[in-house]
Amino acid sequence: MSQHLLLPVVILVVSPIPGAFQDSAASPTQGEFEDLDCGRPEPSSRIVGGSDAHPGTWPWQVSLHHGGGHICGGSLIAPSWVLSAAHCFVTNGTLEPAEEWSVLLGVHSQDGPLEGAHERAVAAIVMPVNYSRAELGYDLALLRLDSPARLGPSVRPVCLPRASHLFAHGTTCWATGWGDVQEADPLPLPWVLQEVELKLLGEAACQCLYSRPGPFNLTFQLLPGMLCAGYPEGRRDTCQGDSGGPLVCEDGGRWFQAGITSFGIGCGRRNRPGVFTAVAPYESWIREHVKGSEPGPAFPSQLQKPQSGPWEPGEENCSFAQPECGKAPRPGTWPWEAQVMVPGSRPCYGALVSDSWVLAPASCFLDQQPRISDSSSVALETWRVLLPSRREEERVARLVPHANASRDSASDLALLQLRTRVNLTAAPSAVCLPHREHYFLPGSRCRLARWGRGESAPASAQLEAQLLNSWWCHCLYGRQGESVPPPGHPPHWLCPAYQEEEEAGLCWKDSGWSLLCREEGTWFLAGYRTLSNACLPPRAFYPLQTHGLWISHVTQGAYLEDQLTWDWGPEGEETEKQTCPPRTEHGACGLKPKATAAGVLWPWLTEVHVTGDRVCTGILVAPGWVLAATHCVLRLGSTIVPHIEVYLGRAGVSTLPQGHQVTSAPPLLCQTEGGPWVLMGMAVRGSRELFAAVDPEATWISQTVGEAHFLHLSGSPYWHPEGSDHCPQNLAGAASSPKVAALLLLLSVPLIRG
Ligand code: 4AZ
Repeated sequence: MSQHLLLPVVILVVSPIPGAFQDSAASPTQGEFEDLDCGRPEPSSRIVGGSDAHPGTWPWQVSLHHGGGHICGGSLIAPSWVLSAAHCFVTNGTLEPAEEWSVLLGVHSQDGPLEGAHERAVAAIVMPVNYSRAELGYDLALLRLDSPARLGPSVRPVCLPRASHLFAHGTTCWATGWGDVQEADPLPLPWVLQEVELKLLGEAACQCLYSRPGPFNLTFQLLPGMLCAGYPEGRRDTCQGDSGGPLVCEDGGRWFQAGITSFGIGCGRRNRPGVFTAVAPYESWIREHVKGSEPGPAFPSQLQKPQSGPWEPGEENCSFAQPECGKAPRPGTWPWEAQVMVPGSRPCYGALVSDSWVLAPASCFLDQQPRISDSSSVALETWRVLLPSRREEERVARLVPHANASRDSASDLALLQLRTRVNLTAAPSAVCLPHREHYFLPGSRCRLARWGRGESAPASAQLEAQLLNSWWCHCLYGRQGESVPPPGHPPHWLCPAYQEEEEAGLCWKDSGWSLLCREEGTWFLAGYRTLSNACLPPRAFYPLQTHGLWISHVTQGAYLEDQLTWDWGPEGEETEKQTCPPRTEHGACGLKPKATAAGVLWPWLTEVHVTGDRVCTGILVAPGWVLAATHCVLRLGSTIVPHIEVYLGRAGVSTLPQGHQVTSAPPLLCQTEGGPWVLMGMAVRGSRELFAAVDPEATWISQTVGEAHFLHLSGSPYWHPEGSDHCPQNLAGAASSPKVAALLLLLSVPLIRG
């Protein structure tokens, strides 16, 4: 039961259960309300994806103010009554007192003097007793004005539908309001009332769209008394601040209010139409509460539900809209790859994020102009953008650097607007961008793409990677003791683990990479990193999702996409593990510093030379046995053991022959307090910092190698708690920690102990 029941202000009356409503025969006769003309604007002439309304088009639209600003919309239904949404008036379960609200009537632009507009105080707010949260229905409220509105060309009531009123699905209706023009992107000045045309969706179609899991596995059960309007492909919608406002449909020359803007998942998202409170089912509830007001609201004659037609449930087919972005014919062929050509410098690689905007590192252009924030002074006329499959080069209209852009910062981003919109086809096409709360599943398949200005850009980057679990990523690149952002919050970093790093031979100096991750066949621009001056690709990327708002605000049309599935099962990422283990200056596990000039000889380290020129580290675990990472020895997908030679007693100090290099990271060794060293982990493929625990493989090792020494580490913690040689105590038990993939090599010439 809702808390607002405790509040004294309102008259609360049990509403009938929507869906089991009286038909018009049980309603009061229409005659008593016929006097008031309704739903007819003077003939004359946020909403997401809408446009400025002409003054006087929607004369019933009102603005509800609280604390000095617009909060919600509403509709005038009678001189002394406004219809709105219940959720506008309830904060943390508490109803805001009626006297704190005011109603603005006849407003068009909310900036400056409100010509022709007038204001009324609210005498009472009436809500259904069953209201608790918008998602549970009953999201409507009646406001009684302290004195009747002055009706005129810009202030007129809307017509209300009777319970039996028919709003066929597919009908185009209009929603209006001063709400956000995109998620978290307020309507800009001069705050002109927005209108948007929306199609009514049938119950089955809407339920079908909302039954498909989105972020956080969010599905939603459409309830009786709700209706949906919008488009499967999204883009046109109501948004925050439009709530309480009307959804109106024309019928026989009059406008009837079909719905009250209530809620939705985000705004303008694909397969997430807006949800409205259906007005028709509340006919008797409304009549009951406005009883005695003269004149009351009008429920004029209207179409009645026929025997059959496009109103029956189940008749519509449920067609999900597919993403309009992120489709690549094959990895490496990126149809959104844009080359920005600035005279006198190498091309800068970025990504097409909509039909007229390219996202690229701001550092590409920082050297063009010391202060690129003043983009008007940049000679953009000479700049060109080359897009895949387009012979013509695009011209640049505008450069918008991120406010905090600087080289090697997490905000090293700039948006470039093309002079003309490009027709998005197979190529060029746009990449999808993640919403702020987007959750890239650990193990997601990712690839790198060129980003920024490279010295010698390889034609295409085929480097495959899999995303690491965010705990590992954060703890490797975050700070000691820092807590890990919970899923649903943007991560600080995204870490790919590369599959074939040693073979990719990628070296793109002085530049960066973008990280593209695929979900259900759709590619997202997940992260980016400029200034990797080393040859190696970056291990941690800045997540793009923290910039979604800036990008959508500037571009007004970038493809921000939901992730469609989230397998949040018990095997999923742990939520309890929220902090990182302590670390020391020597790294996670007290590793000895790198070899000095003379070399540090670790007596158990071996060089494993595999056919040709591959060399990796092996570890001697018993006189005849060397443990090595599987990927070091076996080619991907092959089980044929190549020719292998193992060199003992020289790892780290020998000079390898030309062209040879050690391709795997050394194992993770920890020293027990003043005592022997223990092999704790093997580097996971492609990583120099991430280790898979050896402990779970102890049985396999001891069964294979009779003489391997296992140190019985009794008690816990077995590492000095405050010492400098900390190991993460839960290395082996870490959620989704990588599995060891190791091989034991039996040496053909038994080792003579030295
Ligand atoms: C809101 O927060 C809201 N896209 C209103 C409408 C919609 C989403 C949010 C529908 O008031």
